[in-house]
Amino acid sequence: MQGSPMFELHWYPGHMAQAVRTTRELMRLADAVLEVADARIPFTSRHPNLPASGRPIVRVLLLSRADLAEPGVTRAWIRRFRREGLVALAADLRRDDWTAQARKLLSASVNRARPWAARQEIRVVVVGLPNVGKSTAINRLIGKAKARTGGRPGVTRRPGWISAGGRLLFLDTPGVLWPQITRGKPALYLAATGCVPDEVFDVQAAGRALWEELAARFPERLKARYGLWDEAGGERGLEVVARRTGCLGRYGEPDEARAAAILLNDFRTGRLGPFSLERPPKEQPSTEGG
Ligand SMILES: Nc1nc2c(ncn2[C@@H]2O[C@H](COP(=O)(O)OP(=O)(O)OP(=O)(O)O)[C@@H](O)[C@H]2O)c(=O)[nH]1
Ligand SMILES: [Mg+2]
Repeated sequence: MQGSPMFELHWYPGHMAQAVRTTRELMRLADAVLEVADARIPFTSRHPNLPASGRPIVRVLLLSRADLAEPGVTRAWIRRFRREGLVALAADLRRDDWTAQARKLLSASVNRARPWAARQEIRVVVVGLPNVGKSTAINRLIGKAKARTGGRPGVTRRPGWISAGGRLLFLDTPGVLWPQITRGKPALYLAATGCVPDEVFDVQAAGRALWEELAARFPERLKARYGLWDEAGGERGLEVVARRTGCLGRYGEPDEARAAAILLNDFRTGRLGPFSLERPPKEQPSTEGG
């Protein structure tokens, strides 16, 4: 990210440590973990130290927001996870077309792991970053809107088991943040995808860094939405967004704070198109036309 200072997140380490401890406690009660991560950043949005000893016996990885990621890259991630022995699937969690497969994968995996209790109920704890889609997933899996969802992180606060009928029981959990990631691209990715609350970073700095990342990797997408810009003439970054979207101050100066919010929102809602910010190792980094 040349030009700008390194992008940073400002965590509250006490909260984070407590949340990780709580999640581990909940995992001890479960037969399976349904880990939700964001399909645009499958690497950074996974928890680095979830594997607890012994329990739970089964883990299924569910990549959310497949509608906002590049399908070919998402398929490559799924292949890679499966090669590593991890059961994985990706979906637009707001739809219903993935739930039958997810239920089957969960039941089959648990049955294989404990064939002696094949008819007992299966307790599935759903974990993942804030706002990644945990509650949405549960609502689809149980076919009702019992778990509260929302467009910002931190909507789910208290856990409770929800019966899905049949043998499956789900436990929604509040999103767990982890403080290992604080700077650079992974930090930017978490901010851009909305997987950390806007309060822990400077929105304008995130907008600037996101522009630089997208201008380097996907310039055509930016041009398609905001029009051509004249970098040689000194016009760049959020100034482009501000001018094209009419975010101007009293004296016609670009309002970069508003432009940053617009850029982030365009990115998060898919208005700039689908992006796979992270690709499985060994694949070439994405650049348009290259
Ligand atoms: N485009 C898209 N949006 C999704 C998807 N899954 C969830 N969302 C949206 O993302 C937002 C957050 O979803 P939630 O299910 O509340 O996320 P959560 O992980 O439970 O969030 P917390 O409880 O705050 O940790 C909601 O506005 C959902 O509609 C998806 O696959 N695609
Ligand atoms: Mg929730």
